[in-house]
Amino acid sequence: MTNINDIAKQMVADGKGILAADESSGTIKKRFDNIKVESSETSRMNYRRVLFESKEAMENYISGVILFDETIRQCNKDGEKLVDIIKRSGSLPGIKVDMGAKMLSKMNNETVTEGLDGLRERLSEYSSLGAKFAKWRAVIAIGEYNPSPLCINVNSHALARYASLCQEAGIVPIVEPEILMDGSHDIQKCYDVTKETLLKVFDDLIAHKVDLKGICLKPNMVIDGTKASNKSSSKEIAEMTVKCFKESVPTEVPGIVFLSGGQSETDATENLNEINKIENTPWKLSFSYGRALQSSALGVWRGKSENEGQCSKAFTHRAKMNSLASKGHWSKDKEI
Ligand code: 5MM
Repeated sequence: MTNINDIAKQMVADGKGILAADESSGTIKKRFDNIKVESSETSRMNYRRVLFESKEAMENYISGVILFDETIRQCNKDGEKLVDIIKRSGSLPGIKVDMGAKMLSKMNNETVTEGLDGLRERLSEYSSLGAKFAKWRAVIAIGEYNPSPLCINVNSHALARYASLCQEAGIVPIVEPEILMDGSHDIQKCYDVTKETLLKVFDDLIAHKVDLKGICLKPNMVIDGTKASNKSSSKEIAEMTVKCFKESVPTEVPGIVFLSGGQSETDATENLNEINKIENTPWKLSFSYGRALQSSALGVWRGKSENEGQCSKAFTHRAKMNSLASKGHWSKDKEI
């Protein structure tokens, strides 16, 4: 049996990143509403199958795929398990195990991610279904008085309990504390909140005896809020992001895979590329994008079987661009 340290290294293999295809039923419905496709078990399977069957992308650029509970159990119309399609390409199947962000009582519009009850049993089942890694997303919003220390503490504690249960089951935990881009805060505020959160998360991971060599961190980049008056350059974003991580992420962590968080496809690629141009970083720095890998692909698919080839091509293009960015080798002229 491969150990968690080897799996974690495989997740951040050179030039590869992770496809986040774990949209919960509500989120995938919103994505399908935008392209006027009804969200059903069959349409969700069909769309995701097209991504997973994109041989060039999956074999060369995608080290793992985060699945939703429904998807890890699904087969294509020929009866082949989607998990087996992923494995055949040399990529690893992973699973979202959190049960979503729920309102924190007595707090001002803050959430805590739930899902710890019964997690040990669910992990054991997911392992038998082929999952090699898992994901848990904590959500921290920036506001005039937020985040509160309580919000950071409870989310960080849950991430640590989740991570230690994953490792007990031989599954690599993706630890995802997402500081949302929503708001008018500047990049410095994002830097401060990201650093405070990461310091707390690593304190808790260590207290819960989590082996840091057997995790993947999935953070936000340090970036201005979507409504900020200033828009920092990619170079500034990269410098602030790497500085923040150097001050808060232990060097034993094998890899950091960024979420895209609502950035456009090309912004997410360009920012990752600038990050990887910085020398002497102790971790692999790659991607685990959802929207920034899928937006174009979804737009061309539109639920029609005759568009599957173009959908696959669009996904492959973004995967390739982000692979280049994960090595600092991307440039604008490589976009179509
Ligand atoms: C793919 O979306 C994931 C699931 O979201 P919901 O639980 O809201 O349905 C999400 O956790 C995703 O993995 C991360 O937010 C990263 O995706 P982006 O689009 O920010 O790169």
